[in-house]
Amino acid sequence: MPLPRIPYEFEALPEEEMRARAEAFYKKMEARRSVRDFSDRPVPRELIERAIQTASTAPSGAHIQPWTFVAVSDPKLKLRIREAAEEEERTSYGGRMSEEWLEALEPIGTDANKPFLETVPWIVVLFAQRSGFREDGSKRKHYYVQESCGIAAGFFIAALHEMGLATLTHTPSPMRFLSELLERPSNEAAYILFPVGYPADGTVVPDLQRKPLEDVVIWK
Ligand code: IYR
Repeated sequence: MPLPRIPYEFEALPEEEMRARAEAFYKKMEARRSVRDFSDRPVPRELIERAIQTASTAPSGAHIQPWTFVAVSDPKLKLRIREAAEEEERTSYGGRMSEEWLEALEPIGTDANKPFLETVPWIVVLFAQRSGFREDGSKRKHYYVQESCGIAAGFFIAALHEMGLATLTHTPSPMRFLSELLERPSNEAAYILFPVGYPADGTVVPDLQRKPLEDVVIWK
C-alpha cells in the first residue's frame, strides 16, 4: 500500500539568494580536508548524535535506510580497534596491496601506523546492512545498499565539517575485525570507519589540488 501523501515543505528562493547560498556552500565544502592527526580534545556526544541523524536523512533504496552507525568513545575499545587495524594494515602495506596501489598512495604518504585510532575522541563505524529482517524474523532483501551507504557517508562528512569537526574516510582492509570487536550481526558489513574529532595542533595536509570543473563535467 502506498504511504499517505503530505505537502512537501519546499522553500522557493529568489535566484540571487540561490546563487549566494550555492557559493557559500561550495566555499565551505571546498575548505574540507581529510585529517590524519587528531587531538584528544573531547567532543560532546550530542554533536555525534546530530551528525549521525543528519547522515540518516540520506535517500536510500526503497527507503530501507540500510545503515547502522556504531559510535565508539570507550578508550579500551579504541585501543583494540587500533591494534587490529594496524595488524591488517601491516599485512596490506607489507605485500597484500599491489605495487601500483602503493605507488598511488605515495603522494598521500599513508602507512600502517594508525595512532589516531587511539587518540581521537570518537570512532564512528558505518555498517552497511546487506539484508535485513521482517518483524516475523524472516529475511528481507535490501536494495542499492552500497549507493545508500555512500550517500549517508557523504552527508555524515558534510555534517561534521559544517559543525567544525574533522574526519577521515578510513578503510582498514579487510574490515571483518570490526564486526567482531563491535559485535555486529552477519547481515552487516563495515563500510567506512570515521575517526571524528579536532585536528591536532599544527596539523598539515597534503598540498593536493581538486580537479577543475571542466575535468569533471560534460555538458550536452
Ligand atoms: N587502508 C589503508 C590504505 C589506504 C588506501 C587508500 I585507496 C587510501 O586513499 C588511503 C589509504 C590505510 O588506511 O592506510
